[in-house]
Amino acid sequence: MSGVFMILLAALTLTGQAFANPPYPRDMPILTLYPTGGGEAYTLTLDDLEALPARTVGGFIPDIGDESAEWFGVSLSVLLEALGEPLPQRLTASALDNYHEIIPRHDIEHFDPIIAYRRNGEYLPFSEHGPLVIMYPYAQYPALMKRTYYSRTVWQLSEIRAE
Ligand SMILES: Nc1nc2c(c(=O)[nH]1)N[C@H]1C(S)=C(S)[C@@H](COP(=O)(O)O)O[C@H]1N2
Ligand SMILES: [Mo]
Repeated sequence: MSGVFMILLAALTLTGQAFANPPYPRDMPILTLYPTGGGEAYTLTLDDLEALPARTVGGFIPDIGDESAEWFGVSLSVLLEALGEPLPQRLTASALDNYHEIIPRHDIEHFDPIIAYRRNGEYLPFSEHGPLVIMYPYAQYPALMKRTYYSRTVWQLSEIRAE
């Protein structure tokens, strides 16, 4: 391999994230958010979510044999604030398989879970629990390692209802 080629390869590997395309359209509505008090719902695309500041948390999807990974996305509090919505008492997070779970305000204040759209740099196809997963910062807070939070780790997230 020539030196120039190897440098090019290294550069591509380093910036690989910038080249990766999501396995679904960027302008496809992937999340509906119903605000507190029954106002009009927000319909959000990947582009909408990526326009907001994001952070990385170390975590995993429990009980599926998922290894700990770096999950990247927008935190629930940042999203609500960006939409001009107050912090609700609780959120109901619903998934494409109709699974739903309540996320109390306390979690948002203390752990600030994220709506993750990348796992180890890769966008998540529907077949890999994507496109969106509510991820708790398990690596940062060992106290999260219990069923209560496992069940709030909603994968294939599609709707959030603020109450
Ligand atoms: N969409 C969706 N998210 C979900 C679930 C589910 O059934 N559907 N189960 C929850 C529970 S109880 C756990 S422990 C983990 C792993 O769920 P699983 O074992 O049903 O795959 O994801 C959570 N998030
Ligand atoms: Mo569970």
